[in-house]
Amino acid sequence: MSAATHVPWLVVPTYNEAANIERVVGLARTTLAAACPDGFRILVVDDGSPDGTGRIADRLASEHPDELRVLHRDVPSGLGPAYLAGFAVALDAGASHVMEMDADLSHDPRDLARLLGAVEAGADVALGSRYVPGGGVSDWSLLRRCVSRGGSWYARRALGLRIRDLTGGFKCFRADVLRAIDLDSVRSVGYAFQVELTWRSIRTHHTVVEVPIVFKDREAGDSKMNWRIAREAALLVPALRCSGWRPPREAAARNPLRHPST
Ligand SMILES: Nc1nc2c(ncn2[C@@H]2O[C@H](COP(=O)(O)OP(=O)(O)O)[C@@H](O)[C@H]2O)c(=O)[nH]1
Ligand SMILES: [Mg+2]
Repeated sequence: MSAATHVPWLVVPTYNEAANIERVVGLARTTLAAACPDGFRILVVDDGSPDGTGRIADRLASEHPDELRVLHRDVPSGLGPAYLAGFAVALDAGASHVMEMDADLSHDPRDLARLLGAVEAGADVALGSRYVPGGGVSDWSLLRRCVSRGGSWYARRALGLRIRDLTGGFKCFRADVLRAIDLDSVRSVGYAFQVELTWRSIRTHHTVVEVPIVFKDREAGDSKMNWRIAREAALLVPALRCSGWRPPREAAARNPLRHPST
């Protein structure tokens, strides 16, 4: 597959999502089949889920070998490292776009078409956003709402960004954006990973747009969110601000500066 081919890849990290994975993959396949005339790939990145998610994904991949692949890793090492492993596979295969989505149906796979459409209409990155008009959250506890909204507010103010939903994980990147932001040096693991990727995209002067989505609490399985992950995100924000991170020279040369989004 060449980089010129228009084949988006959707990367879906899973840890103990046996109750959700088949429906998530089914809805994503239907949506992407309609939205991607040249084809698409879904890559499930499973970190050795004890509930057998990886085996279910393998069966689905054997039923749809042209559309679905599974990357098996040994132990759960967090969402960030799982995404980085998946991105590497997608970029190596010449993906035109790389999308992120949770596997618990909190993100509605039918919204993938709108995220992809926003990038095809000219954005470099589209973020599924709960905190722009038309977006929202259903079924979350008050505590969870406060942590999420407060986290995005804090990151936005501290980093001086205009993005309203910085911690969400429903995204579509033009593949070149991921090549420009030096993924090899990304170390963050949880929500911090989402903040860091958006921040790096903006630092490299890519256009980031927010697409309203309604986020639903998961109906099956358990959240892996914990206070360690929230703390990591809280500490990352000042670290990013102080780091003065710039893309490496060769990545910057491949991607001349474009419309600033800050
Ligand atoms: N591969 C992998 N996926 C993970 C890991 N931790 C969480 N996930 C997946 O990342 C997505 C978001 O996690 P979730 O627990 O729903 O976080 P929440 O939505 O913030 O509560 C889901 O698809 C999880 O299965 C991990 O360590 N490895
Ligand atoms: Mg979730």
